[in-house]
Amino acid sequence: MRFSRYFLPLLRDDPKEAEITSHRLMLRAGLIRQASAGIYSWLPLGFKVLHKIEQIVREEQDRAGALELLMPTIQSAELWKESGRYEAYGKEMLRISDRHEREMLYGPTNEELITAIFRDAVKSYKDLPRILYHIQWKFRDEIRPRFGVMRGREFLMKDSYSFDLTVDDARKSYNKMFVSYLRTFARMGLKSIPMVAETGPIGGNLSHEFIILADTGESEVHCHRDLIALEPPGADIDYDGDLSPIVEAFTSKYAATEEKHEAERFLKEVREEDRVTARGIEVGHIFFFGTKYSESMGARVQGPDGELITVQMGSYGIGVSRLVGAIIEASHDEAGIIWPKSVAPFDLGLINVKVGDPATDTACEDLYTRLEAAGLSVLFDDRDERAGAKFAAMDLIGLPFQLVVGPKGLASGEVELKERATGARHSLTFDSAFNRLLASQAETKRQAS
Ligand code: 5CA
Repeated sequence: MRFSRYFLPLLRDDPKEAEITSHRLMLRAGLIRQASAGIYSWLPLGFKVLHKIEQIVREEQDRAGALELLMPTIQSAELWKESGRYEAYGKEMLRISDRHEREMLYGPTNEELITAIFRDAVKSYKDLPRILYHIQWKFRDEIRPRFGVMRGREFLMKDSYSFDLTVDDARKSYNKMFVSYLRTFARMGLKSIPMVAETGPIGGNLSHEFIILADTGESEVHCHRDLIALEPPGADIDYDGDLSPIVEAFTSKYAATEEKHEAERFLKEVREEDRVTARGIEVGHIFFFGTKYSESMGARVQGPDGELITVQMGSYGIGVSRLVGAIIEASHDEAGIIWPKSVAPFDLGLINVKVGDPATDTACEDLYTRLEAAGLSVLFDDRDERAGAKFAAMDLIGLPFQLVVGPKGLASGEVELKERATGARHSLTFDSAFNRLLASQAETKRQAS
């Protein structure tokens, strides 16, 4: 992509409305614009990142055996009356009536709709277990939308729903999602810690929030230091095998969100030097709630002996749009965003420091064509701007590499490759710069599989 033809409105100054780094940088780097309170438009650069995150979530859900479908954003109030949540959900639900005065709503979550789909389609225990998911926009009329996409009113969520015959089986489904979440967030360069959590309006009594530690997190969390050092399982994990030892490793030490924190237990169970009390961002939340919806909505299947069995359910959410902000909170510096390679909107920026100089222009065009042909995505800054402004823009938008091409280097057949994360710069021949970029791309792909 040529910068001169792109739509990338950068802001020089910090926007007043942004209270935290990620919100400030998302506005400055031209990722989003506010449409109204808590509702955002995703500009081309931000939309690319959102897609990349969504794709990682999708791949890890599929790997765990979950099946993707798509439910609508607008739902009928009827279903919510069946479960009893229509009144209970309160003002957070956006209620709409259509031209026939039928009560509708913009879905804040989908337990009711998926339970209805399941109940109408599945009649036998032989069709269990199943985990179904979709990635769809939600609306919650949050009392205090803030921090940009971190607490929006309209936001993109991945929500999965599991259906099982027995509590034991349901626990296996829960474990699958638990493990897939560890992998999902790790692939985005995030260290997530599962913590015992409150269930709120979703319900149930077994629940974990997946928390990223960050100073700007909305809630205070407490955990054992060892949990931060644990590594998630590799891509070869067998989801049909016994996952309980992994879940056990991540849950046997103290970790709780503010609402579930037991100060006395924390002091007793965790040595002082191992106690971590920090701010956290909730990027995922999983729930086991048994028959809460299947009972009230009549989701039953015929068991092996012909008897009717009410299915056991769980639901599992990931804040896909929130993750864009969370990743920036975890990975930035004074100059701007530092995207982990797996979610970066382009693999690299190519900077022509002297537009109009024939040798530099030719070298840039040549490199641009070769890099793109090799499958690397390039943002080519071909604008006739000061070099300083171009460097600042590239630092701000945070692509993993910058390839800087100017007359001085070219005189000795070299270009400069800067790594955004470390700031390290190397003068290299065209070929070795090229090879390094390809090697990095291969490494990112390897980590994904
Ligand atoms: N039905 C369940 C699981 S599918 C559910 O709705 N869970 S939730 O309420 O915890 O939301 C799931 C995830 O969505 C949260 O972990 C969080 O990452 C994200 N999320 C929730 N509210 C918002 C919001 N207002 N803005 C951005 N992301 C949000």
